[in-house]
Amino acid sequence: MVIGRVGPGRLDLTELHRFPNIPLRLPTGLHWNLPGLFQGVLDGLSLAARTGGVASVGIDTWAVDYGLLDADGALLGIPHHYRDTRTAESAGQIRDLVGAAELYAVTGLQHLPFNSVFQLAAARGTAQLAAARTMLLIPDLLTHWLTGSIGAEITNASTTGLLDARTGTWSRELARLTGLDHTLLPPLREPGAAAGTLLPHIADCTGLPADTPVTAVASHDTASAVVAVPVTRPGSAYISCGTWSLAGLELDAPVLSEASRAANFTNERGIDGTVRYLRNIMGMWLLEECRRAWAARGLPTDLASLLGAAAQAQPFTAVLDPDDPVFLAPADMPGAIAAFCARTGQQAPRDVGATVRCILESLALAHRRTLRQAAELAGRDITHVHLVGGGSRNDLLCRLTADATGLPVTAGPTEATALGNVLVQARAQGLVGDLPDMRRLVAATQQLRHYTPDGDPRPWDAAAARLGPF
Ligand code: LFR
Repeated sequence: MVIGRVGPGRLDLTELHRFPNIPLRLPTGLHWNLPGLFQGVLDGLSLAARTGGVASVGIDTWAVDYGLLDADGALLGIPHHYRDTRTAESAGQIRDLVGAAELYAVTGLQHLPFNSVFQLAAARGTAQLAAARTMLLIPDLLTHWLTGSIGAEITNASTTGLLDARTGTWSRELARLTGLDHTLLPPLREPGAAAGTLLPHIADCTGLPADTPVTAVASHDTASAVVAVPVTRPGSAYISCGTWSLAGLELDAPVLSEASRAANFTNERGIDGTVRYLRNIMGMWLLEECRRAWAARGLPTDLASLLGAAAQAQPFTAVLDPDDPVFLAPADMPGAIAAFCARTGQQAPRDVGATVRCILESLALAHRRTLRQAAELAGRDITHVHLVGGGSRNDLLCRLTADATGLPVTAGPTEATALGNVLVQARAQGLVGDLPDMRRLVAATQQLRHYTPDGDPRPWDAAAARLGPF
């Protein structure tokens, strides 16, 4: 949790509180410890009260996951984690029932097995879904617990598979076709809309005034990150790189072509009616999970030394397709990498340094493939790449991405999501102007690094060719 301060020529963040978000494995599958996360929010707000209070509060999280409320407003069960495997069948069933082309024509959403619509389909016939009256996406649920207000913030609603990308409204027709009661879906709200004020007991336990406003921000973390991409020229693409790498373009209108569907590009909603035309790439998850596995085996996991070893390692020992489904669910990641290499006739990386290098090169190649496809499908030229999020701290990844794409890369800000969240609240308070204004403020105030490609595409072309037409 961070506090942001915004004013003319000023945009800074102070980290107030950091709390872990560790999934819970229960007999019903993989879940989020949502009450624990809410406690983290409350602890952060108490600290904020002690540092002098705040003008507004706004919550963003990852997308697609939700909680169900019953007729009394009580949460039914513990929200599932999108990496839970219960949608393995329901995703295919809904695709067969509605048709993949029809789904895409309405929602413009990439097919990911965990899209909310598939999760809700997996819940069909359960006592929980039968008792449900309201579905709230995770940031909307946390906002509800703070304020009592009910709403569905639109950037995140666009990841459910139930929002019509053309009209920006819930698709009752898709709800009907997928067997879902459309009254579960709350009224939509735009980023910047007021989402109420703190409930009296929240004010009591945090020490913040009860009239502290809560603002609906671009509550999908990726949408907030895109707000803070310091774009200052046309031809810019972005990669929001954290657990996932979300690589693509900001457009004015969705691309709903068959070619776009086949390439699995998504048209998620951004701020002010913009379209986030992008694709999910499995991202730093591969490295995070390797580090978790190595820690369990007592191997070194300190990022600086891992990256040092990777920089020394031989290039292109093996190339992974980070989108391969074997990498999705929590498992033994080094084992999954070895299995992928065996399946594709490659020698698996032999040590930690080689593994890290292999992951980063594979991500850089996936960045290149995705941005090239995005440019082609949207009919745009890309001349510059912005890499934001935690991954932008990773110097080697930024350099490899510049080399692989053959494009200049601007890295940073690292805390793009938090900055985008704060900027939308600041705009609602009249402290900053429109979207270009916000981005100029980011460019002027945040530390950015610049990478120039080394100019030789041949090793990248050869590496890409190992996995087919990359
Ligand atoms: C990134 C992200 C992605 C979404 C994935 C699952 O943190 O929000 O945009 O596809 O998590 O929710």
